This record gives sequence, structure tokens and C-alpha cells, in this order.
Amino acid sequence: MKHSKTLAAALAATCALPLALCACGTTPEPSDGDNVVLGDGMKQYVLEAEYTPLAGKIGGAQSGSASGYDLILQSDADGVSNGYFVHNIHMTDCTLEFEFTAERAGTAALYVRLLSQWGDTTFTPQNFGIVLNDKEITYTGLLVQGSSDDAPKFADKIVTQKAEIVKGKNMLKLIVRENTLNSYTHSTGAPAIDCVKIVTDAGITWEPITENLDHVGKIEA
Ligand SMILES: [Ca+2]
Repeated sequence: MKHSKTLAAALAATCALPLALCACGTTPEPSDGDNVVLGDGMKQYVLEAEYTPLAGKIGGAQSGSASGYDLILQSDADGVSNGYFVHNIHMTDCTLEFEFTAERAGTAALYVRLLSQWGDTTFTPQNFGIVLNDKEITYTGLLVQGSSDDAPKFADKIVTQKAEIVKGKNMLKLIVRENTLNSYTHSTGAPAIDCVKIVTDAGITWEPITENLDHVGKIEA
């Protein structure tokens, strides 16, 4: 008799658990972005585009030139990570470099946060290369909703669930490839880039170049 009571109590305890566990649901984002998913033991690392090496980099405006710190745009718009993003990189081979260090080797989910000023645009490895540790990531096209620098609508787009992170130094490059997306000049066009997000358990650190922001909006000799 005593035994069955204990069993009943144990059953009651275990049956109570699923009710508590069922409450989890995912809320879809209002934008056309992909939800960043954090698995068990995974952490999200946000690497801001405005904190990558930009001094001396040559980009290109819709028509005309743009370079260096002028590639950084400050924005108070909703959804702009850290209040700044990198734009006007409409130049073949213009490359943003995100160098980071991992405590151990592992895999990562990789997201890029982009906008397109060329209307709804599909970025592919042919027009926008994503290269990790000198290996091309052959991602499926990323459809980015058209918006503008003045009214930016950035969206997180998943590039791969299985980026290969190596122990120690890693280098992620976003490379503008020759294309005809620039509808104004019928030449190379690029997305604007807010940040990249890396979800992994590999233990990542990086050194953001925060002093880039000291130069934004200044005319420099
Ligand atoms: Ca940003």
C-alpha cells in the first residue's frame, strides 16, 4: 500500500512537468528576417560591421565615390544594430573583414544583417561572396527586402548552420563581386551591412575597432 502511494506521488510529479515545458513558442519577426536560434549551450556573438577595419577602404556610392570612414552611416532607425551600419560599398572586390578568435574548433550558425537599396534583391555567392578562413561558403540566395539608407529595414539572413570555426584566429570576409545590381549605373551594387551574428559554443572573442566611430561625419585632412 505504501509502495503504491509513493508510485502515485512519483507519477504525479513527472506528469506535472510537461505542462510547464509546453509553454515555449516562437514569435515570428515582423520583418522578412530569419530568427536567430540559440541551441543548448550556444551563444550569440554580434560583430558590428562599423567596427571592422575601414580606414583606406575604397567603396562606391550609387553614383560617385565613397571610402574610408565615410562608409559608416549613423542611424537612429529601429532595427539598426548599435546605431551604425556600413553602406556605399558598391565596388567590385570591396571586402569587409571580421577577424575573431575561437577558444576551440566547432561549428556555427552564421547570419548576416543586410539591407538592399536596389529593391528586393537576392544576394548569392556570385554577386556577394561570403568566405570563412579562405573557404567559400556556397550559400543559398538571400532575398533581402528593398529599403533605403534613410529608412533602413535590415533583416538577419542565415547563411549557413554549419560554418567551420577553427581554434584560434578566424577570418570571415564579405566580398562584393562584380555584378549589375546597381540600377543607376548598371554596374556593381552591394548590400548595406549592419552586422554579422555568429551562434556557436566555440567561445568567440574579437577586437572591435570602436574608434572608427570617432571619425564618422568628420572631414579629415
Ligand atoms: Ca551595426
